[in-house]
Amino acid sequence: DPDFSTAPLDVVVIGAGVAGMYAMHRLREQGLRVHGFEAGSGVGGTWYFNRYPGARCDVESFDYSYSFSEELQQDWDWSEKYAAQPEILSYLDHVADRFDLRTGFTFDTRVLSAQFDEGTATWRVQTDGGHDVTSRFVVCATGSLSTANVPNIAGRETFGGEVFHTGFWPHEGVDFTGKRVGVIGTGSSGIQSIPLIAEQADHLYVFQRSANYSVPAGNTPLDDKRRAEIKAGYAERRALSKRSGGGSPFVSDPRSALEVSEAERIAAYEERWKLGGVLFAKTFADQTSNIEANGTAAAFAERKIRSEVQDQAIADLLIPNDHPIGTKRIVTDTNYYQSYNRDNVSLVDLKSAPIEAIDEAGIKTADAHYELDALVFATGFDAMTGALDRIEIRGRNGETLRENWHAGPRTYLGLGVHGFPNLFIVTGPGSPSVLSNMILAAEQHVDWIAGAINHLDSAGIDTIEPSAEAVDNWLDECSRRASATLFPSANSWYMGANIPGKPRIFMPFIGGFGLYSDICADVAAAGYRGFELNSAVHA
Ligand code: NA7
Repeated sequence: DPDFSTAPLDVVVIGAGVAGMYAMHRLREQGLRVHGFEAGSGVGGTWYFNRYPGARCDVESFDYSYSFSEELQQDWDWSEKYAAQPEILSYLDHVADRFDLRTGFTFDTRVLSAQFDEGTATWRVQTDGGHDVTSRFVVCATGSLSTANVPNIAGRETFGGEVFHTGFWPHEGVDFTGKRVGVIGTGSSGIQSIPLIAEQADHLYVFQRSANYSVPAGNTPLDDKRRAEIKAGYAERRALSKRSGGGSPFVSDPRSALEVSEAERIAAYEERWKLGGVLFAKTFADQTSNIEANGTAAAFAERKIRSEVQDQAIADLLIPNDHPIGTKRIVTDTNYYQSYNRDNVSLVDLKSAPIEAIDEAGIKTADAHYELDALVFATGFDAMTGALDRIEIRGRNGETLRENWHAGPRTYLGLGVHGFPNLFIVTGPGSPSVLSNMILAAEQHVDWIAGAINHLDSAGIDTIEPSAEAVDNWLDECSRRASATLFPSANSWYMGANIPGKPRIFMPFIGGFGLYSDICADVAAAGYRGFELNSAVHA
């Protein structure tokens, strides 16, 4: 660790995932004294912890990678269209080495609290490793999907077999050979891991509460020729991504799904289905805003599911019936539906018979008991607010962030909170990041934060904090945009609906990454409109 006792640090960065790593690089380059704390033993965040079998990104590897260094993006060779977790982690390890980022972080250390002191306009940050440091700014790069959700099922602790959560998978891997395995949850993590667990396990029981839509990745290896083509066009690919809604270089057909002929519509869906994954949700412009348009995409997906699954009674259960397609993130899978054609896989429908308890031998539902040797929670995360909620963050007047957000998260641009000067959030609620390419979003947020700090320093200003009015207006803007779509009708983690008791608010900004970036740039150009800038301390 550096000597924290002298002058205050300029910036404390919380988290060494994709966003924290870039924050370390960018802010250091600006000449700031930066230090970071990371709970894991290495860099990578999501990609450090989510080591479950089949873990893979649903954004193409060439797009889901840093754009800040031309040399980096030209040097690195991705082996597949959609990279799997080990390759993404080795990429992030490479970035950490290449830009000497590890020296800026203390690992195996969790930040417990951060308190703002108005007298000195500094933050006091304390960790579970006994650190007690003072810093002018705090950058929370704590992740949107980093706090595991383990449902509070009766008898959970009594289970006698092995227990796992996909988000905290053992580094040495797990061997399910010869075992009876239960997977609870059929979101991305469940759907990606089920086909591989099924290949190993003696028998796999999938406990499904709600079915999700999944589109095959259509993953392919990349050869030198393809890599060279993409690298030659990288500048244009990045420019398109940065202007786009989702942070990747693909655009929707601007027409309504309802104004084209049936044949044209099917051809468009077929093409997107082949492209693979999450982009299917954006084939036509009105697909997630018009329920009838949405229905045409859902009907197409339903036919695909039926054609893959032999037993149509199982297909019935696998076809979602509780949300418009795309209003929960569409999963990108490899061989998911085919898994149900195996003799050793059973789908347990929790809608008809919910889980009542876990006991020493397995899971008891309303109508059966399943004996298990291993239990996998693929039950997701306390998304977007969970990681921040778990840190005791106190702003002006001793108010905690938890109190400020008791009715749902309140930010301006997802970047700042009224009452919490000099605290920046990366990819937080109110930003579009979870609906877009996280790496490009993290770069955009961090660049904006670096620009803001630079502005303060060159103007001799001590603090920056959004006004109460700017926060109210941004919340209105986010909610107005969300209610023009079908998204709020789904019980998704975007809505906080997966955590009992969590306020139901559509948390992301849904106007798209390109538009959001323009708004942020515009706010900065207008002298940080909506932010209060103060120089009281040294005046
Ligand atoms: P998700 O998408 O939140 O999925 C969690 C799954 O776990 C989902 O099927 C839930 O069913 C299920 N779940 C949660 N709690 C329970 C209980 N108590 N009983 C039964 N089933 C339960 O998390 P993932 O990790 O798969 O993916 C998160 C994101 O990571 C994903 O969107 C991508 O962006 C990457 P439910 O739907 O709530 O009925």
